[in-house]
Amino acid sequence: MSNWKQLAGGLGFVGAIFVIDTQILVEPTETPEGMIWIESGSFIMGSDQGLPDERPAHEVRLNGFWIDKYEVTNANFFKFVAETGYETYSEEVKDSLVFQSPSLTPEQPVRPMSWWRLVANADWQHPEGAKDSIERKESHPVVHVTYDDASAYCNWLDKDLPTEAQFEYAARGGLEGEIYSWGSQPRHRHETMTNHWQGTFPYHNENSDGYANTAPVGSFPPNDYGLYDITGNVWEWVSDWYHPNYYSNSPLTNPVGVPRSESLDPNEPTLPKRSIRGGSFLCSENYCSGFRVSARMPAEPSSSTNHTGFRCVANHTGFFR
Ligand SMILES: [Ca+2]
Ligand SMILES: [Ca+2]
Repeated sequence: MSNWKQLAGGLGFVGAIFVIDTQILVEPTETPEGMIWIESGSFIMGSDQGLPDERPAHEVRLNGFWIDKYEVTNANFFKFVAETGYETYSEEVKDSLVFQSPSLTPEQPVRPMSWWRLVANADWQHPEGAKDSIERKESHPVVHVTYDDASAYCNWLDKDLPTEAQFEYAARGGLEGEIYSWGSQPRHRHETMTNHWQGTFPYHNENSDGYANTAPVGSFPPNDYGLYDITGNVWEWVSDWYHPNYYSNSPLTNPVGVPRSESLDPNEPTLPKRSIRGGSFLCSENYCSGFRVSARMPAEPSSSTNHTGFRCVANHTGFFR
């Protein structure tokens, strides 16, 4: 115990350390800028009422961790690039995927995923392509980032991408067994709860929440943990490799996903994929409903789009930049 007290003193801002049933519980007292402490605990992950890859609902126990209050913004990412000279994958290959509503009517068949265009020179500084910019979008979430781009940003700050379990635990905000980050009532149908797509995707966005594309982070109400846009606005990379049946045999404590070699997207079985969570401004009730807290989506890690970003976690109580 005395050694732990010494260590705590050395860290500067660790307030108290308790040893209970051989578990060491660290209670931090200094909050790193822009982050929120999520207490260790257990929760029910997944949903038996959701899509097949969300089943079965099962108990998960997690250590405490810090998580960003907001999605990483263009201003945040600009600072990273200015300090490190980092070049994103889409800047290197000079293209990225941009959503375009198909010029069809709801009566006509639409090919799945045909709403994505590979646009030359689309990247995080040019979200819609060469003629677009992030001027006056400093507080919008950064987009057109691959898994490696997102991970590089977090690592620069001595942080990590959240695990899928950390993301869902944080998104639920302490509520148990609910559908959305605010509870199970479909309040988003008549209140501006989260930036998503109103109307029939991919044809018609009624845009009643005021944002047909990304919104400045923090434009919608936070969940009970004080996290903004933890559902909606942009999908967020998490660190797990995706497998649709992972929940059937995932470990009880601190699950981290399957190994890369076991990742499986039944629609593209030869491509290992990471998970993305939380849904985006393109998620509607008739299509993916990705803003449900249990919703999961596979994504090829070197893909980048104008509706996927990220936030970071810190799994340590050491010093922060
Ligand atoms: Ca919207
Ligand atoms: Ca989000």
